[in-house]
Amino acid sequence: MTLKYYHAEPAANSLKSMIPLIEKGLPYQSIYVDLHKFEQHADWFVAINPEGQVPALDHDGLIVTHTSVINEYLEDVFPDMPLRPRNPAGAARMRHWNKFCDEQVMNYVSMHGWHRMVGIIARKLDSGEFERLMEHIPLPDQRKKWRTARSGFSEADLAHATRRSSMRWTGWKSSSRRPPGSQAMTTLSRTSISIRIAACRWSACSRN
Ligand SMILES: N[C@@H](CCC(=O)N[C@@H](CS)C(=O)NCC(=O)O)C(=O)O
Repeated sequence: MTLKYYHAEPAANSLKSMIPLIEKGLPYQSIYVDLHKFEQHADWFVAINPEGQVPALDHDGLIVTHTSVINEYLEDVFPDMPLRPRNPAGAARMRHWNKFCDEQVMNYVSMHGWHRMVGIIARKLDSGEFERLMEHIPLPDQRKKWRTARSGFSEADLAHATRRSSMRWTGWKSSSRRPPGSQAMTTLSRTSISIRIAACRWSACSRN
């Protein structure tokens, strides 16, 4: 059995699926994809993940992408060290956290990342080089994000992102909103929580 994990710095998305790999004690080959060198858009990597994004998991030749999908896959294939609650209610709560994180927090937190970091990389390129890079980005939405990062996000967009990334999680009522007990405190939901904490930090930073 071979597991290869293609990832960038273990910060946001790359960290999210590295945690279950480590917590489950799975031996995996770490393959670093250098986002500063645009390796995520290079032909060799797009052949692995046609969306040109990290992370990606290769399990004996089967490619799995998108962190929440990778984490569920690892749980299904390697259940010996369980990280997902076994009871349906706990599993639903875990999935709700992940959905919230993927659709709300990550989108808005990442706008600050694109503004502060990707924008700097994008502006260092001359326009010819930048256009050549654009041609290699497979997803139209990502191409648009690169263009916006180069020109700079508007103050209104950043303020909106700040509000959304720090908004209260209201999806679960009463007792479910209490901090999860140790049983349900799985790696998957812990990851979501830490990403949410990161979101709040971002929002605090951008207010200063
Ligand atoms: N929904 C994806 C998001 C992946 C993602 O946004 N990856 C970022 C790094 S954190 C990336 O590859 N960015 C480079 C680019 O889009 O050019 C997941 O959960 O894996």
